[in-house]
Order: sequence, then structure tokens, then C-alpha cells
Amino acid sequence: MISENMEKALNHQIALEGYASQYYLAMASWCDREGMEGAAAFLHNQSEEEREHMLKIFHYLSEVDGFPITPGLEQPPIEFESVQEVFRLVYEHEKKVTASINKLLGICYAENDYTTLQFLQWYVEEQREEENQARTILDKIKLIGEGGQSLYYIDKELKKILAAAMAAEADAGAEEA
Ligand code: OFO
Repeated sequence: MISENMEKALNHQIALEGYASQYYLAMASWCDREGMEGAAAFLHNQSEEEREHMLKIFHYLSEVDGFPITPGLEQPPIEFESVQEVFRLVYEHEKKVTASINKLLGICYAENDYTTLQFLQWYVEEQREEENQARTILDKIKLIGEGGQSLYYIDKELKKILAAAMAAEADAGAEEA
């Protein structure tokens, strides 16, 4: 059984993860249009991951006798100034999500809800990784600039980062099986 307060806070998190999925999808589309194939693939993958994060909370809420609410689709921005801006926005959004997860942890402690606290540990780790990844990519873009050749290099790098992330995920999946 989950408190009404926690149910509301988790539904807010569902909406935030759902929005992240839409937001990154819009960024992927913009990158595609700009010919940044690697960046687009990376962001498509991020978008799918965010949807998974949303669903994970969705199922958890059902499991603990709460009522998960399907969030409405909010139109995210669809135009961006540059690849650097895209990754600055990803980084900003990830920081916002981390702050929201930390708030949820605060509610867990205030309500002695150790079941939800344990469930959220996965998100704490995930946010640490995602924030770090977004910041690293942003730093690289800042470092090498955004001229034609630099963009080509950034795009290739993003392809590599995505391939490494997918391989790590496959390994983790194989270990779990
Ligand atoms: Fe949902 O993982 Fe970041 O935002």
C-alpha cells in the first residue's frame, strides 16, 4: 500500500520521464534533419530509455496498489540552435530529473516508505550515469567546436558512445539471464 502523497509524487515522476522521452525524440528528429545521423541514433535510444523509465514506475505503482496516471503528450521544442545547444538541454533536463528523484527519496524517508526507497535506488544510479554522460558529451563538443569537420567527428563519437552503451546493456542482460 502506498500513501496518496507518494502516489502523486510518483505520478509526477512518470510525467517527467514521459516528457523526457518526447523531448529527446524531438531532438533526434532535429539532428536527423541536420544530417547528424549518430546524434539522432543516440537521442532515439535515449528517448526509448526514458519511456522505459516511465513504464518502470508505472508498473511499480500498480504493484503497490497505486493508480498510475498516463500523462498527456506535451509538445516539446522542435527547433534547436546547434548540437551544442541540444546537449546542453539534455544535461539541464537530466539535472532536473535527478533533483526530482532526490525529492522522492526525501518523501520516502519522511514517510518511512523503504519499499519505494529501495525501488528508487536504480534511478539514483541511472541518473548519476546519464548526467555524467551528457556532461562529458557537452564538454567534448565545447572543446572541439562546431565547424563542419568537428561536427563530423562529434557525430562519429556519438555513434561509438551509443554502440558501447548498447553492448554494456546486452552484457548486463546476459548476466541477468
Ligand atoms: Fe530517466 O533517466 Fe534520465 O532522465
